[in-house]
Amino acid sequence: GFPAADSGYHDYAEMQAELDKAAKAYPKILQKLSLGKSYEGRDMPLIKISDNVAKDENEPEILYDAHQHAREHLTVEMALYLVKMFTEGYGKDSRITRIVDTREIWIVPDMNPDGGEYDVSGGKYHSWRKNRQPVGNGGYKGVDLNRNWGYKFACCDGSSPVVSSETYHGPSAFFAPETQHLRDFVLSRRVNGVQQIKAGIDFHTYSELILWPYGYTTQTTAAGLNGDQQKTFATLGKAFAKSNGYTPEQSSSLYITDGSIIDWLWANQGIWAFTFEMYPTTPGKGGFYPPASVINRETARNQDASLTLAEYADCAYRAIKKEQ
Ligand code: 0X9
Ligand code: CA
Ligand code: CA
Ligand code: ZN
Repeated sequence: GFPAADSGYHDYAEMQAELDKAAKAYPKILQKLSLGKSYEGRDMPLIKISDNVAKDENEPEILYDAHQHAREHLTVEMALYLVKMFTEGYGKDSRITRIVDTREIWIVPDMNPDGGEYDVSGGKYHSWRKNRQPVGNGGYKGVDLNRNWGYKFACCDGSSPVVSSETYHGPSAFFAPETQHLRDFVLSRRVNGVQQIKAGIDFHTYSELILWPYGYTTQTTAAGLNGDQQKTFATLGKAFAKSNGYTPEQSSSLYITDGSIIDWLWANQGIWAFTFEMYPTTPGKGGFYPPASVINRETARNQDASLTLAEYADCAYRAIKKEQ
């Protein structure tokens, strides 16, 4: 588990316990489901939150996922914060109540349970990023899940073909069971050819950034991303930045990434998908391992942006006052 000083963070078992508690306390609006199993066999929880939660209603769906990268533990806390916010706020806060009543919210709190557990094994940090799947013939482990998605996979030097690299993209797109499972879930949300999930946030740390597609090219528009769409991403991204103080930019302004989740969610499924890089801005403020004392502040910081995205899920083009 976590080092004693950081026991305020949830390890895998503590996260599961927290989610089970929420499912028990709020059965009318929260369901705990499963996305499938990680490489090492850990269950990957999938949370659904909505009114009439057991029914698939005709409501815009939103996807929040966290922890593709093992050492980015603050993102699991972000997902747990969203669970708490939507459940405890329901019936009390009018904005949250309206969203739960008119949306179907999907939360994947832990995309990389094997890497996350490995990263805190022995009560110390290991600076681990990838999953824990064997790769190549040299006894190496780990695919970078955020380079393993199937749009422009390994296209553009935004990932590595070397098995020992931190950004190893894997031998093929969706080689990792963890990316396969989320892909299959997203594809399962296509009903009569219409993707039900309209928008999403993929949580990472750190740098305090709001990023939008594409990551594989520095061009602002490209195949599948026209000027209005680019403008919509940028307008929403800047609106989120007003509430959380992060820096909004196209994801390739950080550096080129190919095979990232948001490029696939957008290009393949038309989902308005953002990557949030959470606290801190610099390594000096804790880097991937900020103290547990910042969890409350730094997760609450994204409440407004998370709600705003959910509100726009019926028609993101509204952000630029365009009908469709
Ligand atoms: O490199 C990444 O995967 C992300 N940064 S991190 O430090 N958390 O590893 C940035 C991903 C940017 N997203 C896209 N380019 N699509
Ligand atoms: Ca509903
Ligand atoms: Ca639905
Ligand atoms: Zn990351």
